[in-house]
Formats: sequence, C-alpha cells, structure tokens
Amino acid sequence: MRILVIGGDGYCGWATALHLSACGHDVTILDNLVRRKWDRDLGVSSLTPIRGIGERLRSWEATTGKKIGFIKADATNYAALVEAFQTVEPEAIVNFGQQRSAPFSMIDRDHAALTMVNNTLCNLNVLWAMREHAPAAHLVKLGTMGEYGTPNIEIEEGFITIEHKGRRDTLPFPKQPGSFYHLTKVSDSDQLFFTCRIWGLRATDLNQGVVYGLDTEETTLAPALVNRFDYDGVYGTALNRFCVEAALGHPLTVYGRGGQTRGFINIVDTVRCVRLAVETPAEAGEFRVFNQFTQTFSVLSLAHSVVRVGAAMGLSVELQHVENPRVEKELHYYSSVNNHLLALGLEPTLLDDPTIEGMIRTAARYEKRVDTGQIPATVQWAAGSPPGRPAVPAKVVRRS
Ligand code: NAD
Ligand code: USQ
Repeated sequence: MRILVIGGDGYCGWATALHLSACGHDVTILDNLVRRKWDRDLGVSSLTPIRGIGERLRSWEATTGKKIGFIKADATNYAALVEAFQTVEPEAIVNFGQQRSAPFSMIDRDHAALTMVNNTLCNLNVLWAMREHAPAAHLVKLGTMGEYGTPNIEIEEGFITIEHKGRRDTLPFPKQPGSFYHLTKVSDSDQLFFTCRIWGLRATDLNQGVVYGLDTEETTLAPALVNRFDYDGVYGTALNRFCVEAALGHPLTVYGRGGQTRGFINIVDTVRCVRLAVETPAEAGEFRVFNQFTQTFSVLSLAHSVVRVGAAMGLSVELQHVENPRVEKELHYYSSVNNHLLALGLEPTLLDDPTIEGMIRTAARYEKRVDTGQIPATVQWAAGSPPGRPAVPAKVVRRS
C-alpha cells in the first residue's frame, strides 16, 4: 500500500515507518521536525543519539535497499498537507503527528494552547484532505488510553451499551482525560466518529497505552536507525524513565503513592498493531476503536520490578515516592478490554525481567549522554502552583 506516515520522525512513527517499509509497503513520512525543536526549546534530548532525518533515510536505503520518501511539512498547514496527498495518493494514512506530552501541555497557557491548536488542527486537516483528495483511504490515528481516565467500571473499546430509562443504545464510552494533551485526543476521536458518519470516511482510532522500550527488529539494523528514547521530566514516560534512573543510581521517581495503573505496550508491539490495523482497513463509514496495550501495571509495581532486576544485576536501586506533580487518582480500580487487536492476530510481547535488564543496559551504554538535571518533573498540574517550569538545561553531569 501507499502509506503516508505523519509524524514519522518521532518515537513511535520512526519505528513504524521502518516496519511498514520492511513489510513491503510504499512509505512516505511527513513531518515538520517540530519535536526536535521542542526538545531544544526545553533543553532536553534523547538518551540515544538520533540522527538527522536525511541520514536516517539514507541509512535505511543503504541497509535494506528500500526507499522511504520524506516530505517536510507542517500538517497544520492545509495547503502543504494537500500537496502531500496529491503527491503520495495515499491508500492509508497513519497519523502520529501531534504534541504528545501531558506535562508539556500543562506547563502554562502557551503550551496548552500550542498543544490544543497543533493536535486538533492536524487531525482536522487530515480529515478534510481525505474528504477532498483521498475519500477511499483508511486513516489509522494514534489516540490514547488516557482518553478514558480511570473510571470505576471496566473500560470498553470505544463504545459501551447502556440501558437508560427502559431504552438501550451503544454510545461512545465516557471520557475523563487527565491533561490538555489527553483532551485533544478526545476531540480527535469525536472528529473521526463525526466524519465517518457524515462523509463515509474509514478510520481506526488506536487508543494506545504507555509505550516502553527502544529497539525493534528494524531500528537495530544499523546505528543510524536508532530510535529516540526520552527520559526527561516532560517527555520521558514511566518505565523508560525508571530504567534510566536505575542505570544512573538515581532513585526511581514514583509519583505519590504509585497506585496509578495504566495500560502498557512494548514498542515492538506498537509497530505490529499499526501494521495489523493498516492491512485490515475499516469499511467505508466505519469508525473503529482498538485499545492498544498488552498489559496493565501500577507505576509502583513497575518500580518494584526495576528494583528487583537492578539488584540482580548488582546495581543499588532505590525507589522514592516523590510528591505527585499531577492531579490524578493514586489508588483506583483499573480494568480494560483489549480484544480487537488480539482478534486480528497480535501476539503480545509481555514484559519480563530480561526486557527490563536490556533497557537498563541500554541506558548504561549511553550514560555519558545523560543530563541528570532533566530528570526531575517540574510541571505542576494543580491550580495555585507556579506555572510549570520546563526542565532547563541544568548542570550537565556527564556528557560525551
Ligand atoms: P513524538 O513526539 O516522538 O513524535 C511525534 C512526531 O510528530 C514528531 O516527529 C513531530 O515532529 C511530529 N509532529 C508534531 N506536530 C506536527 C505537525 N504539526 N506537523 C507535522 N509533524 C508533526 O511522539 P510519539 O511518542 O512517537 O507519539 C506518536 C503518537 O502516538 C502521538 O499521537 C501520541 O499521542 C501517541 N501515543 C504515544 C505514546 C507514547 O508512550 N509515546 C502512547 C500512546 C499514544
Ligand atoms: N509517573 C511516575 N513517575 C514518573 C513518570 C510518570 O509515577 O517518573 C506516573 C504518572 O504520574 C502517571 C503514569 O506514571 O500516573 C503514566 O505517566 P507517563 O508519563 O508514563 O505517561 P502519560 O503522561 O500518561 O503519557 C504517555 C505518553 C502519551 C500517551 C500516554 C498513554 O506521553 O503520549 O498518550 O502515555 S496513556 O497513559 O494510556 O494515556
């Protein structure tokens, strides 16, 4: 298939673009590289030395003989997006292209506004471009499990059947997002559902859990293909951060009591899930929602696993309950259905001790690149707290 991968220079998008290309698809990445700029603005950087997009793509072609196209464009610019649609004539569009950090979206008004405008407009533009230039194409859109929040009932896949005052209907599952970033994903889902209903578009919303891991089969084929790995207080996610912290001898930063429970997925499965969704498209007018995670964990249980694995490696790893910078439930019920991708054939890669050990070893390999000043979470959710301070480039402890 001809596939346009929007946001293909990012963590999930890069690994997925390579996987789709390896599987024989004709892939073009559209990205404005704004994530690299946001990193510079925040004074943060990937643990791994990611290469420029040109070098990445040349390396892919030299290693595999396969070519991935690249269009540098901002998806909020409708004319540029339309030009890309006319050039690529996509049969599938995979949209990763958004500002994806919850803390970033809570820094202050400007970062909240940037996130709302960037994400909502990217999504809206893609839907209009599909209507006008690729009405038969299938959109695979990255959403998030965080759209649902943490309700005291089991989370269904997008829809719930409700009986109310003697009548029955199947309706979108209630949403309780936990940040301005997560709010944008709720709006995106509404836009997708609406345009499938009124224009007959076909779309799959992948409500993905927290992604962990670095390597996929394709990113390890050559050094220049290495993926990004965020560990800072704005972009770093729970398990990835814990593994870097363990490698450095930094206490594991469990926010509050640590009972916060989320769905998690290895990046190896992210790329497989997207391929499964792309290769089995939704019907015209169909809006599908897949919950894309393989296991649920509390952050405290993940931290305990990292402590245990670290100890077995001879490291002294401590766990620290730091004051929670977020407003979120720290002890709650959590259960969610994730049947659709399993039904399409996903064989989950489950988190085990060797995987954690591998992540700690990877972090240790790049230890010299770590700036410990990036680790503390500085963005506060609560009203009355000072506007979030992005992680400034503090003391660089070790640098290669
Ligand atoms: P990322 O920040 O690494 O990558 C996002 C990419 O999108 C970047 O390369 C960025 O330059 C690009 N982009 C952003 N705005 C753009 C615009 N206006 N025009 C063109 N390109 C633009 O993020 P990621 O971790 O790869 O996440 C990708 C998607 O997956 C996001 O939609 C995110 O919400 C979703 N997701 C991520 C995770 C996770 O744990 N990383 C979990 C669930 C869902
Ligand atoms: N947490 C800690 N310590 C840390 C980092 C996080 O205890 O050092 C806790 C947070 O308080 C939260 C949980 O871990 O309760 C998850 O936080 P996270 O930063 O790992 O992930 P989150 O902010 O939810 O966002 C990430 C991605 C986002 C994606 C989301 C999926 O950045 O793009 O949408 O995971 S989900 O969580 O399902 O919404």
